[in-house]
Parts: sequence; structure tokens; C-alpha cells
Amino acid sequence: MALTNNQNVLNWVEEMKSLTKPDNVVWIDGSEGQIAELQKQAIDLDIIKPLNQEKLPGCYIHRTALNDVARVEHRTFICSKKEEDAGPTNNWCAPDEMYGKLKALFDGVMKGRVMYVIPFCMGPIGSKLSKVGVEITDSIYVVLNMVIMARCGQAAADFLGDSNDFVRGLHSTGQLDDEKRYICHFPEDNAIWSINSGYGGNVLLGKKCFALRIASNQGKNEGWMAEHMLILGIEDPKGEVTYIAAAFPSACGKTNLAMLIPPEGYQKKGYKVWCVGDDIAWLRQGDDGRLWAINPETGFFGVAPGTNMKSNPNALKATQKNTIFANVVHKLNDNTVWWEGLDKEPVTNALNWKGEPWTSESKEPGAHPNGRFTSHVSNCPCISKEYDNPTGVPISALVFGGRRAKTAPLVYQAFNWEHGVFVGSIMGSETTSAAIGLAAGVRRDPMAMLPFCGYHMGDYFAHWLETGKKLGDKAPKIFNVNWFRTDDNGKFIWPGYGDNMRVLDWMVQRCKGNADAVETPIGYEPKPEDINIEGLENDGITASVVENLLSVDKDLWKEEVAGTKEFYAKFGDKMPAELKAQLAALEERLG
Ligand code: GTP
Ligand code: SPV
Ligand code: MN
Repeated sequence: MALTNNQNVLNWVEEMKSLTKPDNVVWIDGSEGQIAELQKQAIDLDIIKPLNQEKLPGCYIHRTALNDVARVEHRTFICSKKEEDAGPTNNWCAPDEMYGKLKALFDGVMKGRVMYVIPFCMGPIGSKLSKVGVEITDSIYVVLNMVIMARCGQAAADFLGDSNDFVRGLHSTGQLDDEKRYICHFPEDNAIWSINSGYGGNVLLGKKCFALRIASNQGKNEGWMAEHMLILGIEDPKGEVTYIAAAFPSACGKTNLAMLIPPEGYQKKGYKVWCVGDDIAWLRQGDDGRLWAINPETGFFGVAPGTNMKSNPNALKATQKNTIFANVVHKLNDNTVWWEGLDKEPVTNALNWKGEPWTSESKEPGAHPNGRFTSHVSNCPCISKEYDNPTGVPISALVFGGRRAKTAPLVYQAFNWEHGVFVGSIMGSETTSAAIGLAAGVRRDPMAMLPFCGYHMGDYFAHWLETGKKLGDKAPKIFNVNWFRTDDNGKFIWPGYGDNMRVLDWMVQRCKGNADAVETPIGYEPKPEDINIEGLENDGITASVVENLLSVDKDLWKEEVAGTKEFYAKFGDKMPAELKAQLAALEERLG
């Protein structure tokens, strides 16, 4: 039964139904009974397999098609009316042409299938910062993941009421044909059409498609920001919590930082870290003039490989119940899961992510490097009590970062907001497995938004500059971090993970005006002794190693400037003069 009398919703569902011609329509109310029934059906259809219910209650394993394991940037389109509005970093197609192409693909695609209609809300129900969407899909896997990742069902439909202000998401797994795979966004219609994929980032339309590509457009028009950022709170021994939002490219450490467990020395003093979100932040100026953030999602769609009791115990614990694993190793002896970096136990009798027999002796990795888990925030031991707060949390610092073997130091602070926007705009990172078909090496990824900014990135930079003007002296401080500097043998120098707390600590002290800094050509840096390295003796971290991690190689930075000039040139007239001036000033400071 329809969950709403909203004619805008009902008419659109009717229209999509006559296009896709399903046998049946089912509205997702989000009730436990309905989800249990769908889980049963998904098991019968072999879409998911139940895991050991004693060790992993409520957990399932899923395998995507072999050609469908990550986002596909070359098949992702921004279909704005004007090509210029999509900008040089997005694939563009005219809406009429793309609707024409897609209608042919969607025509009758759900014959013999069920059409699921999922009303969902991104952000706390009732919050001024939240937005509603409706996703239509023919995939039970999508339904089972969506109810973890977003507030789905009756409450979302009720929150929408009679309004026409909702995002229309249409998805079909089609035939999973990767040559007919399209992930298309129509920002002027608040619409997303996705076909021929079953991989999370392409099909859980609330996530990257809505909460970043469409929402970044809405934010530009309505005066707020949708960013690829984690949100965490650092509680000091007095109980005061400082909130930080951080943007790192895909598979560069957001989930890990968001769930960080402080080193023992910090724990003893009473420091705690709380996770508000691990992937997306919606940020808006509050009535008090400060910048406030919500996590629009309710779950984690996290990278499995590398997650273990040492690197990220909170994430691992979050996956011990009611979790859907995708493209990891299936251990047959005890019907559990495994991935590279989980533990050192030899795996004997198992299936790899492709479903082929696999053991620790096999040459290829068992889990796909982009193998993922979907689990609800309530599973996470360090979830912040503020995550569902409709007003969000006040942000004191914004952090950018990426994987850089040599160039970027462990941490530096921007001189001011405008310089901070510049720091975000020149971000680069070594490519990872989170998207298919990217050339190896460093790519420019401003604010970690290159694949997710749904409009012209020149306008996006201008929007950031504008936001800084509105925030004035209440603007968060801006920092850049790099956990990934390597030594001559290619090994990471900084221990990372929980020890990143030591760097967060310096940032918090900077925000509170309690820590000094040294001015370098690229920004303010800590004095080496201001990074607390107590307890890191066994990791070989000494004050001189920290000094090395903070060193700025002017020759490498001059190459960086040259690369940035080339990158900026892409944006033509839309490149804000302020940022070009920042680049020239950096070049001058480098001498
Ligand atoms: P998306 O979900 O794709 O947006 O990724 P993410 O930014 O949340 O990255 P995630 O935290 O899942 O980390 C990705 C990979 O980076 C994993 O293999 C981690 O083990 C590794 N990683 C995360 N933090 C650190 C760190 O501080 N140091 C090192 N060396 N590796 C890290
Ligand atoms: C990312 O790639 O940044 C992710 C995973 O968080 S996906 O949902 O596939 O985009
Ligand atoms: Mn992400």
C-alpha cells in the first residue's frame, strides 16, 4: 500500500511504473516484519547468504557481479541543461538526450520483477537541515542496504507531507551490462537515474548521488554545503567536545579517523573521540553564526580490507551484527567472513570475493580491495549521542587530506579561510580501488569532491569563498593532514590510525588558541615538540622523525605549483581570482 497521499509522489511512481512495467509494486515502510520477509526472499533468491548466526547475528554476505565492484566515474553524468553548469570535471549530457537514452533502457526493464518504492530522509527527521528522497528500485539488496543507510519508510513519507520538494531516484539492476551502465543526475529536476549496476556507490541513491551530487547543487542554490567529510567530536578531560569535519578522497581514511580510539596516554587522561559520521557532512551556518554539521546518513558503507582490532576496533565491532558484507572472503568452515588485514590466521577452506575456492596460499587477494560492509550507526561503540540531533554539531575545524608519499607534511594549518579554500582546492591523492578504471598515480581531487561535485567546480570554489565571508570570524580553522608519507622503502612513516589523535590534539589546541605554530611557505606548522609522541618509542617515532614528517621540500612543492596551474587552467573564467592569487603567493613564498 502507498505510504502517502502526496500526489507528486504518487504521480511520479505511476509514471515510473508505466515506464518500467514491474509485475508488482511494494512500498517499503521500514518495519522489522517487512525487512525480515525481504531478507528471507533475498536468501531464497541467493542474493545474500546468512552467515554464522551465533558469531555474526543478523549478518549476510553478498557478491556483486565481477564487472561491478566500484563506482564508475566514466559512466557517471551530470545532465544539467547547460554544459557549462556541469563544468570540466564532470561528464555531461543534455537532459533530453539522456532521458531519451535512459527511457529506452528502462522501458519494461522491471517485467517479471518487483518495484520497491522507498521513501527516505537524509538527516534527522524534522530537521531544517534534512531532505527527503524516494528511491524506486528492483533490487532487494538495495532495499536491505537503504534501510541501514538512511531513515526509510513511513516517518520519511510523513515528514515530506504534501511537498513536491523531494529527490526522485530511479534504479534498476537491468542486465548489469557495463556498456549500458549509467549513473545520471538531473540537478534541475532533483532526479537520479541509475541502471545496470548493483554496487553500493552506484545504487544506494541517497548516498553519493543525492547527498553529494544533487545536494551540492541544492547547497549552492540555498546557501549551505554538502561535503565528502567525516564528522567527529573530541572530548577533553573536562568533558568539553570539539567537533571536526574532514575530507579525504575515497579509501583514504575517513571511516578510520571518524572512529578513532585515542592512544593509551590520552585515554588515561580522559580523552574520548565520538563519531558523528564517516563519509558525508551537510554544513550550514547556524543562528549563532557558526558552521553546524549533520551526518545525513544512518549507516556506514565502509571499506573492509585493512579493518582489524588494531587499526579500527570500533568499525570491526560495528560489523559483528546486522551487517551486510559485499565482496569479501567467505570462510566455509565456520561460515564467517575474512579480508586482507583482518588477522594473521591462515584461511584454509573459503571462497574469494568472486566465489571461487580460495586459501591463504592463493596468489590473488581473497577480498576485493573495495570489499565493503554496511552497518547501522547504532552498532558503533563510539557513536556520538549528537548524531541524531536536528541542529547538528558546531564545527571548529575543517580538515583536508590525501595520500601523498612525499609532498604534503603530516599537518599544516591554513593562514586564513581563503588560504584554506586554496589548500582544499590543490588537494591531490594517489588513486585507490574505490572507483574503476582510474590511472595509477596522483590525481587532483579538490576537497575530495572531484567525483561528487554536481556542478562546475569553479563555482564550487566560489561558493566556499562566499561561505567564508558569511562566517567571518566564526569560521572554522582549516588544516591539511597526510598520514601516508613513506620512507625510502615505501613504508608508511607515521603509525596512523589511533595515533592520528596526536595530530587532532594539536589542531584542537590551535582552535582554542593554546598552541604555537611556525610559519612555513605552505602554512602554519606545529613545532616538532608540540606533537605529543609519548608512547611511540616502539614505533620508532622520535622528535627528529616528526621533524622529518613536517619537512617541506621546496622543489616538490614547486612541481605541485606547476601541476596546480595546469589544473586551475581547466576552469577558465570560473576560477576565482582569489585562488589564482593564492597560487601566485605560494609560488613567491617558495622562492
Ligand atoms: P570511502 O568509504 O571510500 O570514502 O573511504 P574512507 O575515506 O572512509 O577510507 P577508510 O577509513 O575506509 O580507509 C581506507 C584504507 O586506508 C584502509 O585500508 C585503511 O586501513 C587505510 N587507512 C586509514 N587510515 C589510515 C592511517 O592513518 N594510516 C594508514 N597507513 N592507513 C590508513
Ligand atoms: C567512496 O567511494 O567514497 C565511498 C564508497 O564512500 S561509495 O558509496 O561507493 O561511493
Ligand atoms: Mn566516501
